[in-house]
Amino acid sequence: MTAFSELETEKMRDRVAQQLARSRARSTALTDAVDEHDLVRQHSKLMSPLVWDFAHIGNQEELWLVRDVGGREPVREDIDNMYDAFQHPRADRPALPLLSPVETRSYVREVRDKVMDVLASTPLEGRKLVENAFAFGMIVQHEQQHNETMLATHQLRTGDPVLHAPLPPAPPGPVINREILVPAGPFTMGTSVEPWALDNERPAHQVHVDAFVIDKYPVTNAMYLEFVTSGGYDQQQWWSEEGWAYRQKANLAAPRFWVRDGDRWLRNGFGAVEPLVLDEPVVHVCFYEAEAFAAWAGKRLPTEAEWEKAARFDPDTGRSRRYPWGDEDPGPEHANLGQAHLRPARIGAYPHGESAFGVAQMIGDVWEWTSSDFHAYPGFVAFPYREYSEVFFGPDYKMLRGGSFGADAAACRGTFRNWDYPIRRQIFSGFRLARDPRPDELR
Ligand code: AVJ
Ligand code: FE
Repeated sequence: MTAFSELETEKMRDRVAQQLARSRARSTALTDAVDEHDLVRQHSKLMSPLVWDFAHIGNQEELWLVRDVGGREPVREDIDNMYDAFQHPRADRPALPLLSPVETRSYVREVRDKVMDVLASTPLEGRKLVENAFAFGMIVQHEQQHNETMLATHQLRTGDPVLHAPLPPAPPGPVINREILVPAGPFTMGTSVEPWALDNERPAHQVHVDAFVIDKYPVTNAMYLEFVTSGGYDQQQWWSEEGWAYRQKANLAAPRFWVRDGDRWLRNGFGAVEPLVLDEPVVHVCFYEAEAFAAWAGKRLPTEAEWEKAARFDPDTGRSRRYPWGDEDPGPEHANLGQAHLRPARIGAYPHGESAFGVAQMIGDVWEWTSSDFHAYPGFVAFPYREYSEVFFGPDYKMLRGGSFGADAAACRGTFRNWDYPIRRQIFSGFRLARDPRPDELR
């Protein structure tokens, strides 16, 4: 090994250590914010108890970094089954003999101590799993993804607010939502070079995308409120067959966490009830609501390929960028990420985060529903385990892109793919409109 690569390896270890510390600080803040009772109880059938998420975070870290990468003795082999997400649906988890909050905190600390030792002593080469510290990056992303899930559990929790954060930045000037034409042509979708990209983002491949038109900003509360007040939830013509069936069954009338107050709507954000902020992206809608709104507006949702092309393609160079604004990692001037703020930012708040086409706020704020199902890219190889992506491929899930205010930068990039059932709306999900171009726009 040369002195140079020795130095590079040390830098990589430092970066991993920093990311592990950041994700753990967030898990700790999310679990220290509530009392023991709130940690063990189920705030919604859709979610695990917070203490399950925390111990599951530690257990995955133990499986991959202590046992597999480190080749060390197990810490708590006896709890593997209890914290295997495939063994127990979320609704059943509170009934398991879970580690108590005290036991959970000591378990995750013991695992982390061993992991720091493994990190210091493991060569970061020779095995695909450790190349570029991938396994460590995967575990950082896993913890951050569960942190976002835990944040959604906090949103479902009843009681006085316990989480606090400053408001997101305000738009620096007047804001006009406009439509942007993305011309037809091929672009590179996915990645083969992003070191911590997960299996479903790989490999990079050329995709031809027909010309399409996409909104500069996500759909706002103001736009969505018009759909609500004009009777959109009672007009079957805007809804798909499955969408209407679900609207009827669940008696949907407005986004989750909107609260009717006489003839106006308020929203509950982490226990604080307040008037809707009209120029904020709408959040907590399911795929079917997004689809119905788009039909009512005379438009449609973008496909996943359209979304990624609008976000990443630079028509001047023909390259796809890592992020809409370029190749630099996200900073606070680019995007509303990482629970820095507890809400989406008003449209126009991130002019420095725009894509080459001028499409704004694609990263952060709200996950954006696309019209696409979860499919493997051509050349997909499950790595390092089939249960991350492959077992979910098929028509049951819809793709979400771009991350929310609750997604951390470590688990969000231009290629990052998220998925959920089309009925889910406890997640931080919104959407953006697209449409086919008119003939006169293509001349
Ligand atoms: C990619 C967000 C759909 O939370 O179910 C967490 C991420 N995978 N533990 C999920 C995940 C395993 C996953 N999503
Ligand atoms: Fe998990």
